[in-house]
Amino acid sequence: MVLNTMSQTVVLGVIGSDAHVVGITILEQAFSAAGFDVVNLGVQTSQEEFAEAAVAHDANAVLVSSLYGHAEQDCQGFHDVLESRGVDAVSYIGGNLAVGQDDWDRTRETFEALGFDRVFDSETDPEEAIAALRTDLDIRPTESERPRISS
Ligand code: B12
Repeated sequence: MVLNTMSQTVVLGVIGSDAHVVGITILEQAFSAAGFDVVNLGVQTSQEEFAEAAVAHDANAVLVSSLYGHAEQDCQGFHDVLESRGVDAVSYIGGNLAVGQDDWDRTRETFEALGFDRVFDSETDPEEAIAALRTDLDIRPTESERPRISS
């Protein structure tokens, strides 16, 4: 089924005790500008708060941010919590996911093993995540969103 961006809801937040707010503010603006309905849960969001919001808003995607180096601990059991609430959404995580982040392949594998569909580092351009989500949700641009080619 091909979906329209306008009907897609993204739940976004910073997990755990992390208080870094700038990244998700930029992501909120970028996803909103791309036509998604964005529910920004803000900083210091618990696993349960993500799950509750995903259920309440019937989210198509859950986007988790973490900057302070404790993402792996904060995300233990996260997908079990989502599943127990019946959340069936694409899940991404991004930010500074490990202390130092010196072995990115290992970091990515760690978070994929925790259940995330995609893992993004702190150099990620929001447009990259938007393009990935459009692909994962099988969203095609509407007539008005398509670039116009002038003759
Ligand atoms: C500003 C800042 C702070 C401010 C935060 C103010 C605020 N309310 O936001 C203050 C001073 C409070 C702070 C505190 C701390 N900080 Co600080 N902080 C920074 C700093 C300098 C900039 C972060 C920032 O705003 N970047 C700008 C935004 C636009 O970029 P971003 O956050 O990376 O987000 C982008 C990408 O990461 C990506 N992204 C992020 N999340 C997601 C999610 C998805 C799904 C996707 C697709 C993409 C994505 O897209 C975003 C937009 O482009 C960074 C260093 C740095 N240069 O990154 C350290 C840094 C993040 N902090 C760090 C640390 C250690 C701390 C503290 C633990 C320090 C301490 N001992 O107290 C505390 C933690 C407090 C807490 N409870 O969170 C470390 C983390 C180390 C690690 N992970 O390995 C860093 C990397 C500094 C360092 N080099 O050591 N910090």
